[in-house]
Amino acid sequence: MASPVNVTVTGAAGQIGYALLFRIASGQLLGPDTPVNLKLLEIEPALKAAEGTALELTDCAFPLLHGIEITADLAEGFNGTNVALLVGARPRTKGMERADLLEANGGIFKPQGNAINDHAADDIKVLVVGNPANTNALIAQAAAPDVPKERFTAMTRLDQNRAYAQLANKLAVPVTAIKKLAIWGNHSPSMFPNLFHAEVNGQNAADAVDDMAWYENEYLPRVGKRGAEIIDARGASSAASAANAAIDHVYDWVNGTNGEWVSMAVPSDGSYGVPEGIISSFPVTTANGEYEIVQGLEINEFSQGKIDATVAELVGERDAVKDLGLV
Ligand code: NAX
Repeated sequence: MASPVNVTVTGAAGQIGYALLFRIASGQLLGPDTPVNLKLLEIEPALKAAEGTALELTDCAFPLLHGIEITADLAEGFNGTNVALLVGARPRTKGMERADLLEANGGIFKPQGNAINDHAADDIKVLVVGNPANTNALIAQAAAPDVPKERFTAMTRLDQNRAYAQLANKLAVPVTAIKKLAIWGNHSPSMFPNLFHAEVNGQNAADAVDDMAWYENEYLPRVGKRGAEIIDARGASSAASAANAAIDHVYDWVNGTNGEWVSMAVPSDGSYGVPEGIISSFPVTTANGEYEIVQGLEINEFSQGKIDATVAELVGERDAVKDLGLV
């Protein structure tokens, strides 16, 4: 059996953490042959709750779980880590302006980026889940100049999974009939799930739907505002589905997609006119632990308008964190 992989989860005592840790420990993050050491990174007041989760993890007697560490110390939390799931973040509270939100998160993701830079393993892969995820990833990346930039990614896989499920429901097909349905842009209601390159049982998805009014006026807002719908119904934000998406994201990054497309928010290389450096969602394929943005797609006018709008939002966030001296 391979040697254990160190996986750090920040916000480990939160609700996504609770849904995530057991799945990691059971082997679903890295595969059934890879043992893991879990590092639970929390703030001091939540350490006791994290310890409670650790007791439960122990009680599962997971064969692949080789160790659990719990800490509020960044150096310890990221020491030797191979995969970092940055889940804990500062949520937007009532009346909070965007700049305040970004500044508060800068206070979390900048020191975490520094600690990753100084203490993580050379093959570190980072997934940022905590919102605003794309820009938090940018902040952490800027604070880790020795880590290759492409190792910092943010999560739009939950949006992709929602897009698959809603389309499958509309067309009364199983989700497995759908391929190449990717999210572009920001993890926010402005995101763009692109049906024009997606396929349903081999047919173009936009053609299969054949209803632009439904696409624009029902599907896009439904997927984009699904998080708010969940909060409204549950009285709490998505947790198990978010954890599931984090598992999907990292599993595919590590294990490869065999040519299938998945959505990852990754540093733009300038593809499709998305300004270089911002962390934006694209369709990607992965192999050998690396991802590549799918190239050569023709973007129609409708899609270009949607991509421009969501990318403009990301550029605005990037400029705001630049003004704050965070990137
Ligand atoms: P919770 O409030 O349940 O948990 C957050 C945890 O993070 C708490 O235990 C808190 O103590 C911890 N924390 C705060 N600051 C920390 C720090 N500096 N270091 C370590 N831990 C810290 O939130 P939860 O529902 O788990 O959501 C976590 C984040 O995921 C939020 O920012 C949320 O907005 C975001 N989400 C992102 C999604 C995505 O698709 N990218 C979807 C789901 C979710 O809304």
